[in-house]
Order: sequence, then C-alpha cells, then structure tokens
Amino acid sequence: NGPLCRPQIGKLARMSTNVSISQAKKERDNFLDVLPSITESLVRSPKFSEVPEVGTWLKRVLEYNLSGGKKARGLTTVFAYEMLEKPENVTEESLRLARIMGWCVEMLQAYLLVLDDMMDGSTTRRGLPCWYRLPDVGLGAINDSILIYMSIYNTLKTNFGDRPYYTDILEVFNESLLNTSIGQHLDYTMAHRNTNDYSLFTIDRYSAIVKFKTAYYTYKLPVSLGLYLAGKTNAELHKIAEDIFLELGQFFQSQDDYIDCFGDESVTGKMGTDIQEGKCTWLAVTALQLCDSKQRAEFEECYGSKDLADVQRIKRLYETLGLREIYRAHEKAAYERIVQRAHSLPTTESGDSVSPALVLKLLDMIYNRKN
Ligand code: GPP
Ligand code: MG
Ligand code: MG
Ligand code: MG
Repeated sequence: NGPLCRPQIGKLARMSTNVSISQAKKERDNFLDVLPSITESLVRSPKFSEVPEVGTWLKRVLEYNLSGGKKARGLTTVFAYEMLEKPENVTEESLRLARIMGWCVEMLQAYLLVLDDMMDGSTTRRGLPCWYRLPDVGLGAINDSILIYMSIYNTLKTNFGDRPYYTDILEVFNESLLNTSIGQHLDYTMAHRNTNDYSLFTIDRYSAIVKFKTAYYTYKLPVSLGLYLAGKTNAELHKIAEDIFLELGQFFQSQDDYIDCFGDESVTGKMGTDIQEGKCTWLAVTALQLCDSKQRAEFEECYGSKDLADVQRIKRLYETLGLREIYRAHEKAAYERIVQRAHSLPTTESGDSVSPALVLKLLDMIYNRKN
C-alpha cells in the first residue's frame, strides 16, 4: 500500500491518509513550537544591547519572513534526521536539535525569497505582500536579507558549535548557497536577454537551471544535514543521497512552474510572474517543443510581456497545446521514476544507504501539490 496507490485512493488508503494527516499536523506543530526560542535567542544577542532598535527590527524581519508557507525544507530536515538515525538515538533532545537545524534551512529559504521576489518583480508571498513591498522596507530589504542570513550562522554556532560535524554543516550551507546563486544567475540572465529568440529554451538548459537554483537547497541540503545530525559523514553516502534528491528537487521545481501559471492564488499565496518575466520554465520549454511555426511566432511575440493581454495569449496557447494534461502525465511519470529509483538505491562500500522510505515520504509530501 505504498505511495504508488495514491492516484487511485480507496477507503483503506483514505483512513491511513487521515492518520498521516494528523501525524503531519503534529510534526508541523512541534516544528513551529521551536521558533520563538530561536528568535528570542537571536534578538537577545549582546550585539543589540547598544542598538536595541535593530534587535526589534530583526524580530519583525524574522517573524514576517519565517511565517506561513509549507515549511517543506525545515520538515524535510527533521524527517531526514529521524529516518536516517538509529532509532535508539532519536530522543526529544535530538529531535529538538533537528528542528533547530530545520529552522536554519527555513532561514536560508527566507533569505533567498526576500531577494528572489525583488528579482522576479513579485508582489505577494505566502498570502502577504512581499517584504520589499512594505512601505517602510523597500530596498532596505537587501540589508534585511543579510540580517536573516547571519541569523543562520548565529543559530548554528549557538547550537552546534561544539559538535564534531560543525565544519561539515557550515560547508554544506555554503556549497548550497553557491549552487543556488549559480542557478539564480542562469534563471535571471535567461529571462533578461532582450531578444525574442527562444532557441536557448531547451530541456537540458532547463534541467541545469532548476538543479542549481532549487534542487540543492531544497533537498540536498536538508538531507545532508539529516545525515550529519545522525553522525553519518561518509562522502559516498552523501553522494548517493545527492543523486536521488536532486531528481526530486527538479521535480519540485517543475511543479512550482506549473503552479505559477495554473495554480490558485488563494492557495499558493503568490501571484505568478513567470510569463511576464520571460522565465525559462517547464511550461515554456514544453510549449516550444510542441508548437507549430504560427504558435511559435505568437509565443515569441507575447512571452516576457507585462501586458495582461499578452499574458492571456500565452495562457491560451498553453491550453491549446494541452499543457495541463501533458503536465499531469509528466508528474505521474516523474513520480513513478523516483519510486523505482528509491527501490534500487546503491549502497556504500561499507553497506550503508539512504532509506527508500525517506525518499517515498518526501515524494508523497509533494505529489499533486497545489502550493
Ligand atoms: C525558486 O525560483 C528559486 C529560488 C527561490 C532561489 C532564489 C535564489 C537566490 C540566490 C536569490 P522561483 O522564483 O520560481 O520561486 P517562486 O516561484 O517561489 O518565486
Ligand atoms: Mg520567484
Ligand atoms: Mg526566481
Ligand atoms: Mg516559481
């Protein structure tokens, strides 16, 4: 009764889904409960005693930018730890530390989103105005992102500074941010070329963009952190995890691209901008593969335009090409491929591996997602 059954959900599966929904809520609540003490500790830092108004500002920055959303990356960190650790080592205290680590990943996400929303010309996030759009914030958001970013390292030092894996986790955060910034560069420059030549919008280019901009920090980072928390430092094991979780991360971003165009704003909490910004998305690349020369000319004329009528024409073109159905088939195929891979994960020379149950749980968390 594995996740493959999910598309045709029956009575038994519904009952077990209800159990897992309440479990998921409990896990989420436990995770949320840890945040106030992290924020308090950051704001109480002696650094702010000279300039208390900055401490007060940081509190507001963190509260605004860490609230709402799925908490997917934070919870992924906790689940990865829980499922990769020896059961006898999982205690309330070790889980508390995993949750703090999860919040460090959420802080990285908040930092990235503050900047990403400015770069993407977005207006809303998690049902609220993007941080930079608040009247008393504006370009100060750039500096606020640094305050969020430094909060990661302060929290890591306070809670993990004396652990043997401290340097490893600093390195994995640094490497993830570098990769994300490489991906963000590709994403931004592909969209701002001032040309309507879309020959560069290929599936290979798309895969590279999303691997770098999303997959590393969304999955590779949380799972690597879970491995370190469980005392697993073997590079071969981290590579096995990286290979499978980068695929999951690419799948995650193709869903994000679909949602940007076809999602319900009241559910996603964000207004899509990919068409207006001319982004190299899963939808754009797939449309270009399918369209005839007349449709391609229309795409070239309208894509990347802020004019609502042009955006509507692109959406109509996507509908005409049947992209909704093609996406559903892509989602199902990607899902099944990852399930297959989860069941045939390689092992290290010492016989260690990543638990297939972790891959399946994380996959199940996002399959068919609407936000
Ligand atoms: C998701 O892209 C990728 C990021 C948020 C990484 C940002 C990286 C920086 C170095 C700032 P997206 O723009 O599609 O996400 P969303 O749809 O949530 O805006
Ligand atoms: Mg964006
Ligand atoms: Mg972006
Ligand atoms: Mg997006």
